[in-house]
Amino acid sequence: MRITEARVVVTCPGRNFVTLKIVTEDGVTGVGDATLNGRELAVAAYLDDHVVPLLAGRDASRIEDTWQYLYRGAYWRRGPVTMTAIAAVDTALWDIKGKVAGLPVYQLLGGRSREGVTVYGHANAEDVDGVLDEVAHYSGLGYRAVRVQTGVPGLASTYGVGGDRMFYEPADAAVPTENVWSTSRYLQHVPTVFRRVREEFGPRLRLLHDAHHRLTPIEAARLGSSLEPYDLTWIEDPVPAELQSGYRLIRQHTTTPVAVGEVFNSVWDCKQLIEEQLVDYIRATVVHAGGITHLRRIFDHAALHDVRSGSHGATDLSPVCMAAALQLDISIPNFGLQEYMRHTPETDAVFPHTYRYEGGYLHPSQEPGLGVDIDEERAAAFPYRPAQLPVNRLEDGTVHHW
Ligand code: CS2
Ligand code: MG
Repeated sequence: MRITEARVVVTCPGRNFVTLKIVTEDGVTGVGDATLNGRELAVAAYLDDHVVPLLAGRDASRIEDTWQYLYRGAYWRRGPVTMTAIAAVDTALWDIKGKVAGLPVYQLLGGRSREGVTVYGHANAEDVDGVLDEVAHYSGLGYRAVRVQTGVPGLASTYGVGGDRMFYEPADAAVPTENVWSTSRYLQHVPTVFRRVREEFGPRLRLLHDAHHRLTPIEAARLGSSLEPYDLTWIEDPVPAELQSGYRLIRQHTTTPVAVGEVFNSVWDCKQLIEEQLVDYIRATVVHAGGITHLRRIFDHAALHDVRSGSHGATDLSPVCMAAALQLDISIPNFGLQEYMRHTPETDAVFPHTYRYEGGYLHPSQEPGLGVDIDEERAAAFPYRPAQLPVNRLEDGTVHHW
């Protein structure tokens, strides 16, 4: 089955998304998410200029060969732009493979290993009372796991606290918004929040927290230790992901589980963390870690070391990515949790899909392929809008991790 066309669609139904659509000679099409928040046009150009010209005439059924051709053949390897572009091609080819086989992709990955994909919602608010309302809201929707983020007294803004109850979008300006950060204020505040949440909701609800790369190893060790009484499912991105040795120090001081990986793009980014048991969950995603083919390799490597998945699922990953992620989530043996930040109705209209939420689970589409598409006519109505992620500074003006 030859590829006859591949086209990159950039659209902005409230936020920017990049999608690759591949068309075959039989008219079967497949889609892949290629969205990299704040760097969308870099991936679109990589695809348009360096990948799409290579696809016409290739056999769409040769997914692994195409992956290797685009990865090894490029010489310049890894990194978010390259691996997001490869991910889009890979995801679209799996979509086509499923459609040709007449099966949802998870049936080609070994079939169902669980009844549903447990997801976690985002309870975030400026203050603790607001957070308690949000946790109650998500509990009321049936969520079994909730991530808790709050404002920090004395700071005008912080990661993870958005202006909208249901939708959080950090890429908010063409020139990065500047935030001010204080680790000491944050470390003093966070334990008080989780104490209140546990007092209000008891021990059963799974609680998570995202430190968003901002701490040093000893600060992360202190946070993990201070949160042990509240039995978190994980602290996410406690230190910058490239500081892999830092995770050893964290492990020496706390039993609070650690999750990392949404910024990882290959198994080589997390091999040491997995093999040395320095993390408990690996959060790499279909769209940023080379697609279904490579993410499955990461999860298989993790499974050898009893590390579980916990894939990123923020609003800047499109419904195409979520549809693909669920095909892996339902089938891998070492599934942990799937992040689920709902997209807006505008986005859902551009990306019609048949995965569905019910009682704390997401259920993958049962249609052949991934069960998602892009409505290109609707997409054309939303032109790209420059938007970048914020820049974070300490109170003395030093640039810090955002
Ligand atoms: C966050 C994301 O969802 C998460 O865990 O880390 O909101 C992240 O900040 C954005 O996806 C970056 O684009
Ligand atoms: Mg995160």
